[in-house]
Amino acid sequence: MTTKIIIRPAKLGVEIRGINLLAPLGKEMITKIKSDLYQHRLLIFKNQGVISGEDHVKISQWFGELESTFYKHPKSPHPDVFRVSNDEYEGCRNVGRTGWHIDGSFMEKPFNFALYHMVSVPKIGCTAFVGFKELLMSISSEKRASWDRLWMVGNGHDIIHPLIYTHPETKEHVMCFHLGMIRCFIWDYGTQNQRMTDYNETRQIFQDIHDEIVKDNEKLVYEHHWERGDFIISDNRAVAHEATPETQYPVSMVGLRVLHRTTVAGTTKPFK
Ligand SMILES: O=C(O)CCC(=O)C(=O)O
Ligand SMILES: [Fe+2]
Repeated sequence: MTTKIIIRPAKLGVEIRGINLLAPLGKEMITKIKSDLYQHRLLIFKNQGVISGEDHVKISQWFGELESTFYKHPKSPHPDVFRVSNDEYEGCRNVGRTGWHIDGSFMEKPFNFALYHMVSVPKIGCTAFVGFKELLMSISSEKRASWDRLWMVGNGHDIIHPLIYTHPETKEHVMCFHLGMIRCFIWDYGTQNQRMTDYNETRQIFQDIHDEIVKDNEKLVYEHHWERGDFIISDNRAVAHEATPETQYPVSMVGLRVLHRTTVAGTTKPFK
């Protein structure tokens, strides 16, 4: 029997039907998934049923070693699974709500991949994604020249990364930031002219990046409306994401939301 695999472009990434991630896929298929992931940046696998914590971890390990920096919620099914919810007894609340970000921007080597599975699907509560390629192509050359001079300083971790750098695998220009967890920026880092931004200037740059992401009625943004059985793999270095406000609506209003997420350890420090 041959499986029919249907791949449809989404606004960002692709939607894939006909692959069961729990069936033994074989090396070739896994290699293909990896190259598709770099090419499309978001792979949205449909109809995967309910994936256990253990299986979620197994699938994630195809892409590298897992690294888990989050709070271990008592209800988490596995120490490497971050459990996010709109009910504090079920998982961690307010995750991804402080601004657009990549996961692990505060680490020496930000995560290579993030894998998401919605275990309990609420009526509303999207995860929003934006591709850095499209974002950087959409800004003016003056803005690009100014962002190119910026470096981000992680909150309390003394980690400094270029705001824009080259993705080591795809060679596309990508960004590294968390618009809620950066302490400040440094202009012209490593040169005689280097200068740290103060609180106000840092906020202005946050606002500027945010405004560029959502401009023109969010035409660059892909909001993923979760359906039962969705499993998303993201090239964490190539897209920013944010949980929408509805993700925090109470269970009584939208039903229980439980998202499981794993993160694959980074292998490179961003460099210009
Ligand atoms: O809850 C969501 O939709 C995403 C939260 C988030 O930023 C994350 O899990 O990394
Ligand atoms: Fe996140």
